[in-house]
Amino acid sequence: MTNFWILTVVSSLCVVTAQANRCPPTDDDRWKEFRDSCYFFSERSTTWRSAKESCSENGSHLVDILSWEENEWIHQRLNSYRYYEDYYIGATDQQHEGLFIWTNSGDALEYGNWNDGEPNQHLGTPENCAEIDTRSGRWNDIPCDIVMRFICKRPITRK
Ligand SMILES: [Ca+2]
Ligand SMILES: [Ca+2]
Repeated sequence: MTNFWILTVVSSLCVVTAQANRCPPTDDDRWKEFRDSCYFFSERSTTWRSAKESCSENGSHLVDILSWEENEWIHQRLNSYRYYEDYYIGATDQQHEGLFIWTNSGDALEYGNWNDGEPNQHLGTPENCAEIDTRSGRWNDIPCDIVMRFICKRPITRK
């Protein structure tokens, strides 16, 4: 009988949790919700390719930023973490130099928030992956093997 009640209570809690958390729950609360998407802000730093794989492993993709509003929300969120380094986003021109696409969709960027003079393939060094600057919210192309934090995105799960 006791086991039955424990099972009942645990089951009820699971149902409540599933409905309340439309973004995946994490111990450290790294998933955040904005409009129709969930965003994961990593604490771990890694290369762009490894970041892309990490997002894929948790059912998401490296973030594609499609509007000023979305970029500004991410910018504010980054500032709230008070970790003043940059984060990888999903834009890359690894396939065709100078043509940045979003890695999840393959679409060319329509909205962009590049910093002045970026993307610039600085000094001829291959800079084929994009980062967002925590302080300004603006973007820069950098070498893909630099290790830094990253942002994943996935659609909200509707119950
Ligand atoms: Ca490039
Ligand atoms: Ca650059």
